[in-house]
Amino acid sequence: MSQESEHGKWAVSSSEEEDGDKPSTSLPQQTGLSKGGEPSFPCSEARKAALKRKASPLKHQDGGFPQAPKQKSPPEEQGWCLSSSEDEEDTKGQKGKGDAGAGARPKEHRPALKEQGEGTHKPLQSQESSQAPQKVQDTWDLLDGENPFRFFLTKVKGIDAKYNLGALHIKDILSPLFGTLVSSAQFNYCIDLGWLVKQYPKEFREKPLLVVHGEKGESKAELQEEKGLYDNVRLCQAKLDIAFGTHHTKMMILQYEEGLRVVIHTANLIAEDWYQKTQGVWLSPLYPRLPAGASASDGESHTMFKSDLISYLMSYKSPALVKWAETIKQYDFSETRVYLLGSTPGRYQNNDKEKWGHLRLRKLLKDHAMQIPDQDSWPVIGQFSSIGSLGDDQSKWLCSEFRDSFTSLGNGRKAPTNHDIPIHLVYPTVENVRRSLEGYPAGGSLPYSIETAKKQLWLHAYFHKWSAETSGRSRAMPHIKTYMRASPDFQKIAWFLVTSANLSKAAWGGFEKNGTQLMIRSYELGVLFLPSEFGLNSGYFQVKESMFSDEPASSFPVPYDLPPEKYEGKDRPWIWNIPYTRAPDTNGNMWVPG
Ligand code: GNY
Repeated sequence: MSQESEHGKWAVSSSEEEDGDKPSTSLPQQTGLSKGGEPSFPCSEARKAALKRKASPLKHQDGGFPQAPKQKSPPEEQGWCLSSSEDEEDTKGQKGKGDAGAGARPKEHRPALKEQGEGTHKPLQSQESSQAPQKVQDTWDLLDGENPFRFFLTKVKGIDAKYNLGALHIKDILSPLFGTLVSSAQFNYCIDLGWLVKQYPKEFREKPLLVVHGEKGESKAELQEEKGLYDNVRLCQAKLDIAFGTHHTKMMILQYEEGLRVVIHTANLIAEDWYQKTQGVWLSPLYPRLPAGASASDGESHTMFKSDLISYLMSYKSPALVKWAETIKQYDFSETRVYLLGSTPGRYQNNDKEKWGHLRLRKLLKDHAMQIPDQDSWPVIGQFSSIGSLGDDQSKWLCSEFRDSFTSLGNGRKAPTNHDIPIHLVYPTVENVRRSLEGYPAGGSLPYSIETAKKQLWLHAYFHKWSAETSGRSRAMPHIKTYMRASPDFQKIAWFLVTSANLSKAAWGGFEKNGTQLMIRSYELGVLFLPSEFGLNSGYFQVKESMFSDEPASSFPVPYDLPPEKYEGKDRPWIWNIPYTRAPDTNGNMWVPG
C-alpha cells in the first residue's frame, strides 16, 4: 500500500489493525506480547533497539553529512556540570575545577541556592528594570533573582558554552548546593536505576530513594532485579488500569535537612535524555518546614499548589505516596507561583471532570487568566515529541474539546466563536532530526508511528518546524512539551505550560458519553505560568527575545523560536518506524528501523 499527499508519501507493507484510540506507541518490530497480553515493554525495548543500532550503524554511501562535526559518541558526562557529584569515571582531567570532591563540604562561600523572592515576596513589576541588567555569570547568578520563573532547560553537550549558562544537568539538580538530601522520590517513565543512582552525589547515594514507575511484566521484573542491588531503593508501581495508559509523569521530590524541593521536568532517567536533547525543568523554591503543630491548610500558595500536589499523589492510592503526601503537609509551599496541572488515569464526571487533563487547564484559564483586548485572535501553540491518534478529522478532538480548553479565557469568557483561532503545532521534521546533534537516533525519542500518521494526514497541515536559535538548541531535538497562547505578532504570551503531556487523547483526556465524562489513560504532570502570579497586571508576559539582552526579568524565556515556521513543500514530520536512507545524518548514518 502506498499513500501520497502534500504531507507525506510512504510505502506501508502490512495492514495494521485499526484501533481508534490506541496511542501511537507501536514499536519498530514489536516483539510479541507478555502473558497478560499487554504490549511488550515499550521503554526497555525501545532502548534495546537504540543500542543495537548504535552497535552496528548503517553507514550512508555518501559518508558524512557535509558539516558533520566530529564528536564523542557516548553520552557520558565529563565534568560539564557544576555539581560536586563527580563520578569515578568522570574525573579525567576534570579535577581542580573548583567542585567539591566526594565527601568534601560544598563551597562554603556559596549560599545553598539563594531563593528568589524569599522572605520578601516582592512581586515583579512589568516595567521593572531596576536590577542592573548585569551579565549572567553562572548558574548561581541565574538562580539568584534573574529567573523568577525557575524554568530551565537541560544542558546540551556539543553547543556553544554560552547556551548552557542557564541550563541544568541532573547532577546539578541533585547537587549538595541545592540542599543536603535526606530522602527523595523519582517519578518517571524510563528509568536506568544504575545510572540514576550515580547522578546523586556519593554522600547521598544511600539515602532512601522511592522510584515511581509504570512498568509491567518483564520490564518490571528487570527493574526489580536492578533494585536488588540497592538497599535504599524502593519501587512503587503506578496502577494503570486503562488500556494503553503510561506513567509519563517526571517529577522529583527532594527532602533536605534544610527543607523540601519539587522538580517537575520532561526527561527520562536515562543518560541519553540528559545529553543532547531540549528538555524543560521547573524547580520549586526551597520550601521551609512549617512550625510544629501547623494545621493542614497552612503553607498553601495562592495557586493551591500544595493541595493539588497532595491530590495528585493520593490519586495513585499507594501507601508509599500517602507517606510522601504526609511529608509534604509539613512544608510551607506559600512561595509557589505556578499552578500544577496533571493527568491521572480514570473516567471522570461531574465535579471530578475539571481535576485533570484539558478540562483542568480549561478551569484554570477561566478562573485565573486575565482578560486582554483582542485575545480572541491569539493563536494557541502546542509543541511536543509524540502524537497519538486524534481521529479522522480535526472535528473529532483537536478543533473541538482540545481547542475549547486551550482557548479558554479569563472570567469564564469564551470566544464568541473559536473557529478562527489558529492552532500551531511544533514537531520536528525529518530534516530537523537528520541535521540534529544526535542525527537520526534522536528520532528514537520522537515515537510518532506510521500507523498513526497515515490515519491523520489532515493533522500535518498544522505542523511547524523545530527551530531554537534563541536558546541555541536548534540541533538539540525537543523532548520538552510546551503549550502557550501567544499574541498574533508572537511578542506576548497569555500563559505558558511545560508538561510531560504529548499531543494525545491518552494524555489530555477525551470525552465519552456525550461530553459528560472525560477519560484519561496516562499519568502526566506539568506547571502552568500565569502572568498574574508574577505581579504582572497587563495579563501577558513579554516574550524574551534573546538570552543576552537587557530585557526585564519578567520577560518569559520561551525555549524555541517565534513565530513558528510552517513545514515547507518537501518537509515531512519525523516518523520513527520507517526508513530514511536517501541522505546521511550528522554522523553519516541512515535510519532503518526493525
Ligand atoms: C514515553 C516513549 C512509544 C514509547 C515506546 C516511547 C518511545 C520512545 C521514547 C518515549 C518517551 C516517553 C516519555 N514513551 O520518551 O515519557 O518520555
